[in-house]
Amino acid sequence: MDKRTVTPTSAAAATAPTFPANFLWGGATAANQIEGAYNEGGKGLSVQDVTPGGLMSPPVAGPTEDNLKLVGIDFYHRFAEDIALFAEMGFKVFRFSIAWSRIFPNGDELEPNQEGLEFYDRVLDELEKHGIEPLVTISHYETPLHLANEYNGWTNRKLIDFYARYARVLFERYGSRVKYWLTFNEINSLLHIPFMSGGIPTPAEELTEQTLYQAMHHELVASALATKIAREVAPGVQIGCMILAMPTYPLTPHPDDVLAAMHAEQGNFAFGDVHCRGAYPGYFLRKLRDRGITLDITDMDRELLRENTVDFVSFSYYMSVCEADRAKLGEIELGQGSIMGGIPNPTLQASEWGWQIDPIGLRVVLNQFWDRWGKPLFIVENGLGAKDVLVEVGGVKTVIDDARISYLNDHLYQVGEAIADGVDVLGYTTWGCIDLVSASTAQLSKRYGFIFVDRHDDGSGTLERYRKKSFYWYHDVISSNGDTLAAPR
Ligand code: BGP
Repeated sequence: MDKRTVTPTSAAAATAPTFPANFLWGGATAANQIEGAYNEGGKGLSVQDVTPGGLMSPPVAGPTEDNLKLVGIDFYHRFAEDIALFAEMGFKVFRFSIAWSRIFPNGDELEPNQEGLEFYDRVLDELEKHGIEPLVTISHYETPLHLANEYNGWTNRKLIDFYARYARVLFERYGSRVKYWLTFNEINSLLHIPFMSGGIPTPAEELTEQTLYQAMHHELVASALATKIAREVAPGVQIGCMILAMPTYPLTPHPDDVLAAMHAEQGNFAFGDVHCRGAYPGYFLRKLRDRGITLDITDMDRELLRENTVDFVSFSYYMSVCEADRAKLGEIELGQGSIMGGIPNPTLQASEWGWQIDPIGLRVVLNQFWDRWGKPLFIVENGLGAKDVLVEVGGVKTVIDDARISYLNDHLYQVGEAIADGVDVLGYTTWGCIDLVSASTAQLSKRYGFIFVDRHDDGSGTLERYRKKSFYWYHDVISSNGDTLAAPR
């Protein structure tokens, strides 16, 4: 028998990673999770104002007091203070979303709401004052409620025109001030959370795949149309798609499991393929055929997709999952946190909310996406949601969030590794750089921030802001351009 020694390889690099000098370090948020002021400044209701239970819970009839998003962290009134704190950390970039229903309260009006536009003028003024580059998400789980109720959300082709009108207003108003734009947050999540992601109120059991995939097509066309409009009215802007990235490993080396993992990954790749290559890939068309789905795709749609591919690819990354040939598995326990499904990885630890922690998965995704699309990449969400305790150290209130520091350190280290692999990475915005309301559970106790916000799940709290230990840690990472990152233990 041929006995060979296998030399173990290590994921750690021999030298510390180097980040490019113009790397965009920063943080990310979304309007519905921070702004509050849900009925101020002429804002209309959005799908978020009727989902006090978060992503997975069905909507209720109207805004209710238990909905923490109605007040959020009051960014609407405190944005200047918050942006000053971001500047203190040395942020180069700040990702936020524009609430569609602040600009078009119902979504189908012809003229925008000036007060809404003026609010974002002021946010941009503040960012400019501190030399922070804005990164704007046009639609982050914030479809106006009227479009959901009257049109059944993105199942209706008319949404393409409403969205295009909204996007045009934004590009005309802010195109000279905002370089980086994302069309839809986690566009692939539409297939998993139709109400939150696509404003589709039809209950899951009544929603057919045919309707759901048609809604997906409408969003993809709208994304391409917005890209076209941006290039016409605001030359110089950079348009990115935004994908929920979740590398999927085979649960075992059995080829059936490898194939199952490949299919799961293709389910997400398809969205980037359309955005970067301008057409549906063959494997996706086959999937539709196999399921008996026939999409209504016009010649104009095809042309829009083909001619208006994105400038860069952005994504969120929180965890990897495993997949296997389900027919061969008995009952399996699915990962708690993943809206995409997937099987928990037996080798990984999880956060308090069951999200498995896998820094190397981020390097894997960066390499995959770069190899596949050859477009610059932007990590626009990554972070640890955890329970924090406010303590007093030397008379100053803070949070000793060592677990968050080590999570972020280890992920950023892998970003550095990917850069050393030759991947073009534009920047990194930590999710929830200031504590905010969770999207999946609508809790405030699931905290991600460098800045603690004194507000709690029962709605109590002063809304005061406090710098956590990670605030100072991130400051040092940014000012050293990543040199202070430690090799993973
Ligand atoms: C992403 C969403 C964000 C954000 C993040 C963290 O899916 O784009 O809006 O909330 O997940 O999730 P959660 O808030 O559920 O912890």
